[in-house]
Amino acid sequence: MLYPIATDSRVVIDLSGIWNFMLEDDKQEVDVKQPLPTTDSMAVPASFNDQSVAPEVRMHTGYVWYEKEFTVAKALRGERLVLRFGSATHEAWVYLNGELLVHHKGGFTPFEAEMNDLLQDGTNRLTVRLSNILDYTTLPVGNYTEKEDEDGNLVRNVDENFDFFNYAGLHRPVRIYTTPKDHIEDIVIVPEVDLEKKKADVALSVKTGGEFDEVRITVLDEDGKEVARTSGTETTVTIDHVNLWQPLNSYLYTAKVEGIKNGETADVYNEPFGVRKVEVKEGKFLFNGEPFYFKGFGKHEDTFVRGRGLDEAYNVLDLNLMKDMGANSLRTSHYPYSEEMMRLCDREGIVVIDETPAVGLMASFNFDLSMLERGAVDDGTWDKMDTTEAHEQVIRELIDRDKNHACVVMWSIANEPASYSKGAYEYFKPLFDLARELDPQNRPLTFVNIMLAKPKADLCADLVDVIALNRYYGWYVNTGDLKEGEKGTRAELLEWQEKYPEKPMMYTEYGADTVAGMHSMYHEPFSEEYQEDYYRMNSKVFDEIPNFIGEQLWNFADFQTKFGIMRVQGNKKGIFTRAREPKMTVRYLSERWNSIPDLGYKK
Ligand code: E9O
Repeated sequence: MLYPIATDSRVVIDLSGIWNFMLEDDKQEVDVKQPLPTTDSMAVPASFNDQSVAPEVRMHTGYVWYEKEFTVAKALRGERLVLRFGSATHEAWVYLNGELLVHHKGGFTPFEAEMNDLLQDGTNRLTVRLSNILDYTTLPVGNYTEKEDEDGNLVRNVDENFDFFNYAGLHRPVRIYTTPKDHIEDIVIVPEVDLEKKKADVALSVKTGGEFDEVRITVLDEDGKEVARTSGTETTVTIDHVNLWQPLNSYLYTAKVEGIKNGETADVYNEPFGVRKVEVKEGKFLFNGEPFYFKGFGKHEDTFVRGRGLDEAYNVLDLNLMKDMGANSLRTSHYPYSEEMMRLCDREGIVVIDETPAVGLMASFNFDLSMLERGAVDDGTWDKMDTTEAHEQVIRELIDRDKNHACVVMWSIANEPASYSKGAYEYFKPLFDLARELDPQNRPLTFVNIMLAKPKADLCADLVDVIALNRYYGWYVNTGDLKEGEKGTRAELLEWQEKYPEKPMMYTEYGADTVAGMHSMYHEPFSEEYQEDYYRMNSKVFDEIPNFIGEQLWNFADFQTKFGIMRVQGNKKGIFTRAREPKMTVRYLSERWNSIPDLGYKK
C-alpha cells in the first residue's frame, strides 16, 4: 500500500484537527444517518484518553465515536477519491454520509477505501465508531471481561496482557487522496547490490489499477538527477557507482513511476528507496558486507497528552537524541510505528527492527517457574490463544506497508511469547513461513525471547535468524545484586552461543526502573547510580561474547502503563524521562556507543 503523497497527478487533503467525539452509551443506539449527538472536541491524530479530564474517558473500555465534516472541492470530484486511515486503534467502522464505507480490525496498520460513490456535493459527514477492546483473538492480547454494575449497566474491562497503557483513538493522520481513474496501485522495489562492482540491479514491480499504454520508471539520485530509466510493470534497472544506504549515513534514491496514456503522464508516484544488503552469516549480521553492531533502543509511541498519537516533533527529537548518543537503531516495540516514523528512519539512517503487535501471547504463570530450568512446560498458552488469524493478517499488512523501507532490516514476529510452552513451535512455524514468503527483500526474521525461555526451555529459536533476548539479570532476578547478575548474564549467553554457534544474538531489552533524581551512595535499585552500574555490568559481558551483535536497551523513555504496584506513573526504565530529560546513565552510554563503530566492531 502506497503512502499518500501529493504529485503532479495527486492531491492530499488532511482531515487532522478537531473532531466531534463521544463515548458510546450502551443504552442509546447511535443513528449514523444523523449527526452525532455531541459537541465534545477531540484532536486527531492523538489518543482520546489524555485529552479529557474525565476519568470515564481516560479509562473507557468499549466503543467511542468520532465525527468530522468536510468538503471536497468540485474540481477534484472527477478523480478517484480514497479515504485513508494511518491507523485506527483497535477496530473501526467508518461511515460516510450515514453509509458503512469500510471496516478494519487491527490498531497499527493503515487501511483505505474509495469513497466516490458515497460522496456528496457540499458538506460530507464522516463518522467513525472505534473499539478499544482486546481479547484472546486480537493483537495485542488482552484479558477481556464484562459484568453488570448495581444499576444494570454493562461494564467492560480490558486488562492489558502487556506492559503499556491501552491508548486508543485515531492515532495517525486521516487523509483523503486523489488519483486519476487509471492509477498506480503499488510498487515493489528489490535492490540486489554487487558490493565489489559497486552497482545494483533494482527489480521494480508496479501494480496498476486501470490501463496505461506504458509504465515508465525513472530512478533519480538525491540531487534529483536521473541515474537510470526503464519501462514496464516487471522490470530491472541497473545503477552504476551506486551510493549505498548505510547506518547513520543514508542515501535515498527515488523511483519516479509514471503511467502514460495517449503520450501523457496520467499518474505519477515517487517512491523513495535505499540500496543496501543485509544478511546473517556465521554468527554475524552483515550490513553491506561488514559486521553490523546494533546500538540503541526499544521504545514506545508515547508522549504527554497525545498518548500514542503521531507526534512528529517528538519523533525528530527522539532520533536526534539517539544519534547524539551514538545509537544507530531501534525496535518498533511492540507494534508497527507510524509510516511517518518509518520514512524518517529511512532518511536519518536509523536501522529498524520492525515488530508486529503480537505481544501478550502468554497465559498467566500458573506453574512452578523452576520447572523451566529443566525444559519446556505446558502452561496452556497455545490452547488459550485464538490469535492466528490476527497474526497472519498483521504480518501481511506490515510487510505490505513496509516492504520498500531501507531502514527495515529485520522483522520481529512477536514480543515475549510463551516460547517455553508446548505448542509454541507449531503456532509460530507457519507464521515464520508466511513472513519469509511475503517479504520481497527476504529480510532476516526473529521473535523476541522472554527471560523465562532460556536455551533449555525455548522451543522456537530454530525458526529465527537472529536470537533476540530480553534479559533482566540484576533487575527482575538478582535484584540489586549485580555480581550475581553478571554471572547469570554470562552463563546464559554462553549457553546460547554453544547451542546455536551459527546464530548471532543480541539484546532487545535490558533495563532497570529508575526514578529521575533519586540517588544513592549504596547503589540501590531505582537510583540513577544503580541504572548506570547495571548498564556497565551488561556492557562488560557483551564485549566478551563474539556472536553478540547488538544492544538495544529498555527503554528509550519512561512510558505510561496500566495501574499496578510495580508501576508509579508508568514504567520508569527510560534512560530519558517521558519529557526526554536525560537520566545520569545517558552520559555513560553515550561515551560507550560513540566509541563503538557501527560496522566492524566485532570482526
Ligand atoms: C516487555 C516490556 O514491554 N518486557 C518486560 C518489560 C518490563 O519492563 C516490559 O515493559 O517489565 C520485561 C519482562 C521481564 C520478564 C521477566 C521474568 C523473569 C522472572 C523470573
